[in-house]
Amino acid sequence: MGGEGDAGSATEDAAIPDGAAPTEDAAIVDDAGLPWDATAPDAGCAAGLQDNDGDGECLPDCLRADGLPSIACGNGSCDSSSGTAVCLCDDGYAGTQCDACAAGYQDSDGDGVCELGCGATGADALDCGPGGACAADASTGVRGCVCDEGYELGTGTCDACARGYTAGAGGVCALELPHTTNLWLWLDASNTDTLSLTAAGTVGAWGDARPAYTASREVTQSIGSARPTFVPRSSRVGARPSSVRFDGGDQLVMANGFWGVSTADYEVIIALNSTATPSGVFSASDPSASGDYSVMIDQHQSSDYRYIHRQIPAASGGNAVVANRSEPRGPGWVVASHSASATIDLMHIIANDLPTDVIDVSSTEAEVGIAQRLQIGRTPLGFMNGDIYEVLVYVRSLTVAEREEVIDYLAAKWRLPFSIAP
Ligand SMILES: [Ca+2]
Ligand SMILES: [Ca+2]
Repeated sequence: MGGEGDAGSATEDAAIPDGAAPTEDAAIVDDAGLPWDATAPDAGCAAGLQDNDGDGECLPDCLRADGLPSIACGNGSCDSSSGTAVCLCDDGYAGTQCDACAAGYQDSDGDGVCELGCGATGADALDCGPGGACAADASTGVRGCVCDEGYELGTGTCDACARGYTAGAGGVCALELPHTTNLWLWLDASNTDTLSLTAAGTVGAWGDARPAYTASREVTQSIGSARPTFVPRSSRVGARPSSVRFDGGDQLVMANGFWGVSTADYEVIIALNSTATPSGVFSASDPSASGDYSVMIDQHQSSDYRYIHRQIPAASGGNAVVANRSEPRGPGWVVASHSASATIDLMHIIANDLPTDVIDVSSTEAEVGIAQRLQIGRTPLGFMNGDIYEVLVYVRSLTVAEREEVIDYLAAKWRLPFSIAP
């Protein structure tokens, strides 16, 4: 047979002028030209076996004799060209049966589908910038950037400052502090330097947090059982900073000689979490005549935030504005503003961004004009139920833009609803 093959090739090659070379070439062409590797490798192997590497040893092929796969290659395909049937895995998968995630991939949601993970390197790496870190979401199975407090996604990474924060030195996002011009009192439950705590963790005194701190400007409680409780920040992710918690029973903090609502224009802004109504939040009264309140801020049975202002002495009457009809209880903020120095005198209340209430009080209003007894956690309505986070009292009216900046600060810091310009 070989001789015939040689002769046939020689015959074809005989067309080549060189008489000697074709004979040698004929033998080479013959060997190389035999379709042995392509058609005969399994000639000596039983069905379902192969000898693709031509070493004479027959090993299982990808398909068994019965036509079924010899190995399951979940996220890949079988290949026996090397002489051994193995799984070639799709991108992202690994393991002898392609049932594991390859390096740099993850299956955080356990659905068997591997996605790029946070350990991926090179072009597959996920850069989350200076204010965040990569994390694989356990519910979606997809990795993403989780931004630190104060940061949000900018150009694909956590390189932008979140609302209420501004970029300082080195691009570090810092909370934008509220205006301090005409800020008369600033109580901040996250500023533990301003809190005098008892061994039991109750608040004996809560001092002014303004930069020019004056120890005399503070609210106190001398009766042990009437002291609210300091609640430190929990370790829970996304937890609010610490708070001063009132039990709705008899707890309040107070100060005599309070002048913060005694001018023509003042503005009280409170971040709080009212957990039950009614809740008496803030009041100022005539210390010489019990019951003569000039200012009350509270949350009604109906959950509305109410703000009452009246000239003292007067045990009743005055003007009232109410915001947020049927506002759900919960974390939020309330602004009570009194502006009597303008042509039109206004009382104004806004709470949690819901419809604001403004009334013209030009015909009835006058400033209080005397030193007051300030009570935080109590009004004639009752005692505060829940947390007070922060109280800012300005002895002027803020502009809409200024007010929004203060609310942005409070909302960002205490994770409260943001404002919409009223
Ligand atoms: Ca073989
Ligand atoms: Ca997955």
